[in-house]
Order: sequence, then structure tokens, then C-alpha cells
Amino acid sequence: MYGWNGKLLRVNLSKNKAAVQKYDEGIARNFLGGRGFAIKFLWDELKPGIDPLSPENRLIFAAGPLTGFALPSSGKLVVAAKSPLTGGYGDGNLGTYAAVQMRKAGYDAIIVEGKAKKPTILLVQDRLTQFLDAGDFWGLNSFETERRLREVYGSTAGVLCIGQGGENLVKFANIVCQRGRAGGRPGMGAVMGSKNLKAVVIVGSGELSAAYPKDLKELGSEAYREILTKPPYAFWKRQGTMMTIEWSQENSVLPTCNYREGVFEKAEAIGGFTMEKLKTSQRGCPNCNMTCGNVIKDSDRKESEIDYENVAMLGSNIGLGNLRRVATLNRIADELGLDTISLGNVIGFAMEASEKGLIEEKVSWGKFKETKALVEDIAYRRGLGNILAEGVRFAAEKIGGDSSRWAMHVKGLEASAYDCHAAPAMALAFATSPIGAHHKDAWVISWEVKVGRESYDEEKVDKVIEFQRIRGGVFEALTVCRLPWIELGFELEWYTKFLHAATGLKVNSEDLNVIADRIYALIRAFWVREFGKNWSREMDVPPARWFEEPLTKGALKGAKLDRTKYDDMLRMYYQKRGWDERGIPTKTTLERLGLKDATKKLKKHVKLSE
Ligand code: PTT
Ligand code: SF4
Repeated sequence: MYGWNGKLLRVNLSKNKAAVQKYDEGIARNFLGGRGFAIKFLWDELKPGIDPLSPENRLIFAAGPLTGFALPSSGKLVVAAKSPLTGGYGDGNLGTYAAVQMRKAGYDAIIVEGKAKKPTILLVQDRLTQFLDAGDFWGLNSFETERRLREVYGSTAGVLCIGQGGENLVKFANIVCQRGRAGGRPGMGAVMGSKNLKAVVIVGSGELSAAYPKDLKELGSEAYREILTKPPYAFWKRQGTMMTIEWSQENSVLPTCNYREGVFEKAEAIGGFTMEKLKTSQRGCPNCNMTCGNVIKDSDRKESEIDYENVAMLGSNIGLGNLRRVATLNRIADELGLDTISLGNVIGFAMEASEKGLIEEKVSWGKFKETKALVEDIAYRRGLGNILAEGVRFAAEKIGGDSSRWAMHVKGLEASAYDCHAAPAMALAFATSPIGAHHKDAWVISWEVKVGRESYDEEKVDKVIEFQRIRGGVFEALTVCRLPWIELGFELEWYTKFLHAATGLKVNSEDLNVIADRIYALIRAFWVREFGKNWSREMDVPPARWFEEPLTKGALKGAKLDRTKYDDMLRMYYQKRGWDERGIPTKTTLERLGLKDATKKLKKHVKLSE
């Protein structure tokens, strides 16, 4: 095989054993890598119904066939497991040296199973795997953990670690690397913590072999040059994702005070231009020449790397209009290893619950000190923090009243930073995303704002599926950053050329769509298998607030979603995907996508439509 290493490392923490395994070439061709590998392995290996925080769960780090080659933004990997937050499939995408080092060490994926008897660091140096005592590391935050490990293993070693959030099994704890890159929103850090795994360190010294190395090298150089010529490049380098704050405000989609509104009176104070004035440096992922991690000094005079999602969720969504303070909350979240999106979401929820008298604790909109203390309470599971650490779905069940109407999640994953009162396509994207309400798969909102907000027509359903295929299927399986394409207009054709030069595979966009659909269908099958008779199409419906409580401010005052029209759109979506009226892939669809085995297994849990 070219492009792929054809091997994975299987680690059993209960037995302190690691084995190198070959995997079938068909898996590479049918699932490509990253998310494709993750769902294939989870589907094949997990017994349905296991506790996600038990030793039986698998924590998978998976790269793709382009990862680690000298190609634009190819330093990413997918981390996946059964999610403790949602109970379904969970993953995230990290820009990290660990991606490059894992591939150089000779592996396309690392599958971690079991549970270490005591806190452990997994050290992978090419063929040598060691289980190091992490007793001195347990209790340290992620930055300090990484700093100490880098002192020993060097500045370009791959280091993935958890903070106290993951140790304490906060359901939305994530995995942190490089002091400010973080991934695995649906509790991948908690899965790592449940395995007593404090960190994974990877150092590889091998060379990746390409089918056409000379072509790949030339393509890579040409592509890096091409990126520099793209008109949006200069502004991207100035602001990165932070430019979205102003855009969201202008278009009434900036989540404000637990998604009650789409405009925030202090948006400018937390926006991209304010960030530019405070910016001290820029960081990024390996192999990237359009680095976008903007670093500012926070209110504690410490460095914090901020992105749109962090700032919207820990700023406008909790009523906080001071960027340095927002950056402090963001930095603390990174240190503790908590997903900033879910964190801002549960805090906004708690503030609303406090305002409505549903909880005794006083947490008020925009109050920085109270919020800072609450963030730590969540990580250490103290008082109200212990409830919020279970995620917003659980918190709403616990505090009762009508709070489930304004608990902003889909399938248990807290919504990311786009208000959808007036964005039906984006609402459909959140509702049908394979991990819950995350924008990664179909970020259609920018397109939707251009074509018109009001309609619920077929064009919107088509766009959601098109984006899910490209972003959630192709980019997550190739496991390269999608931002060159979506932000700069770096053409998709480059990726088929890269794939050909790296692997020898000649594929066109139609072939890639089939792979994407296969990945989507298998992820859907995974959810349905886990939920069995409890699975229902209601799981593909966005939060009630967007249907029930209109916006009261801004240009779109009065706007809300229409449930009947949304249901029609969802029905259309299912038909186009070849899923039945419950949102379950039909037998014909599964077989057309080469998932005959899934048909057999799924039949044991639900009745399949023909
Ligand atoms: C991603 C989600 C995002 S998406 C952001 S900001 W964004 C938040 N970042 C967090 C953070 O930081 N610290 C923290 N403690 N929690 C955080 N949670 C949130 O996590 C990220 C970039 C970004 S910045 C985006 S959009 C793109 N995402 C990509 C993707 O998903 N796939 C892909 N092929 N390419 C992508 N490129 C971009 O990568 P999750 P990163 Mg991320 C501080 O992890 O779980 O996928 O959730 O990984 O290396 O930081 O890169 O406005
Ligand atoms: Fe990482 Fe940003 Fe570069 Fe993408 S564009 S690879 S997120 S630094």
C-alpha cells in the first residue's frame, strides 16, 4: 500500500500490552481514514450498550492517507469513541504534531482499550511502546503536563493530554495539545480519563511512502504557493476565525444569553478588530501556511489562543463583553481540558436558570468572577458544577421546570455558536450532524444568509447534504484541515490530485461522495444500534427554543423556526439519504453502500425498512 501505512497500533491498558496489527486494504479504500476508520472500528469492535466510561470503550486516534505528507494543513487527526455525553458516536478533529508523528512511527491509527490500574502515560516511539507511571502528572493541568513532557521528548513530539476535567470525567472534557488546540467535544477527554490515561506521547522517525513521490512533492509546493495567492489570505492571517464575530452580529446569528437572541450589544468589544489590537502572536497546526490561532494576553496576563467558537460561547452567550476576560475563561478551559462550546452553553443555561429562580445558586449574565469560579467547580465537580459537568441535557432533567425547552443541544451535544431562530438550513445541519449539535459537518449558515433565511426548500436540504459529504465525509476521512477550501477557496480538485499522488487511487468527487455516504450511514447505524427502540426522529430535531420563542432584538426581531416546515425538510433529507421515515438507513441503502454486514447486525436491534 502507498499513502497508508497499512498498520495500526492496538493498545490494551488493562494488560499493559501493545501490538502492531495490519488492517485490510479494503478498509482503506472504503473508509479512507480518520472518521471513516473510527466508525468502522467502533462498529466492528464495540458491544452495543457498553458504558462509554468503562474499559470496554475504545479510544481511537486515526489519521488519513494525506496526514503527515508535506501538503497544506495535513497535520490533523480524528479522535473518536462512544460518547459519554450523548451515548452515541463521538469524535473531534485536532491539529497536532501527534498526527504527523503517529504516521511517521508507522501507524495510521492507535486504538486504546481497557483501563490502566494507575495513572499512565502511553509512550510510542516507532515500534517501541511503553506504559509510564503518570502518578506525578495526575492533577496537573494540560499546559503543565505538556510542558513537562516536551522537556523530555522535544518540541515537535506529539503530545495529547487531558486536564483535570478529563480526570474528573466531566462529560464534555476534551483532549488538549500544543497549549490551545483542543478536540473531541463529546467527552473524548473523559473517555481518556476513564482509562487512567493522562497523556499519549508519540515520536516517529520513519518516512511515509507515496505512490508518486515526485508528483506529490511538486503538487505540495505548488499548493502551498497557491494558498498564498488567494485573495482572502491576508485578512485570514489577520483575524482567522475571529472575523466571524462581526459577521454573526451583522446577521443576527451570534448566540446571546443562552441563544435567546442573535445580537449582542457588546459584540464589537469581543470581535476580530478588538482582537487584532490585543494580538501578541499566532500559532497553528503542523504543515500549515495559513496559521489561524490568534494569541492575546488575557486578564491574568497569560497567553490565550482564541477562536470564534470560544469567544462567542464564553462571551456573548453568557453576556460577557470583555475580550481579555473571555480569553481568561478560554485559557482556563484549555488548562482544565473542557470543551469551550459546551462550557459556554451550560454556563448560559445555568445563568438563565438562576435568573428564573430554578436554582438557588446566583450566577448572573456577564459576571466574570462568579463565572470563573463556576468553570473550576465544573472541572472539579463541586456543587452546581457537578450537575453542569453532566451536560445540559442532564442538567435540564435535573432542575426541571420548563428548562428542557431552552436546553440548547441535539442528542445531548451542546449546540455550537450559531443562533438558528432564522436559519432553517443551519438548524437541519445541527440536527442531523453525526455527533450532535456541532457545526463541523454542514456549516451552511454563510450560504443560507446569502440565499435567503425564510425558505425551507429542497435547495437547502441539498446544500446540507453536499456540505456533510465534503466536510463531514471527505475532510474528516482524509483528516486534513478544511479551512483552506472553505475560507480561502482553495479548490477541492487539489485533494483528488493529492490522493492520487499519495496512494495511487484515482477517484473523482462522485467516488468520494459514496465513501462519505458510507461513513454517514454507518455512523447512523451506530446511533440506532445504541438506542434501539428508543431511537426516534425527534432526535433529529433542534432545540425547542428556536421554534417557540421569537427573537426580541435586532433586524430579525420576531423570527422563529416553523415546526411543520422543518418536519417537511427533515422528511426530504431522509428520502435523499435513503433513510426511512424514522431516519434509519434502509436495507437497500446499506447494501448499496457495501454495508451488508451492518444490515445483519442492525436487524437485531430494530426492524429495517426495505
Ligand atoms: C472543534 C471545536 C471548535 S471548532 C472550537 S473553535 W473553531 C473550539 N475550540 C476549543 C479550544 O480552542 N479549546 C477548548 N478547550 N475547547 C474548544 N472547543 C471547540 O472545539 C481547530 C480548527 C477550528 S477552530 C475549526 S472551526 C476547524 N475545525 C476543523 C474540523 O473539525 N475538521 C477539519 N478537517 N478541519 C478543521 N479545521 C479547523 O480546525 P473538535 P484544533 Mg478542534 C482553544 O476539536 O472536537 O472537532 O471541536 O481542533 O486543532 O484546535 O483546530 O472556530
Ligand atoms: Fe490549523 Fe488553522 Fe492551519 Fe487549519 S488553517 S491547519 S486550523 S492553523
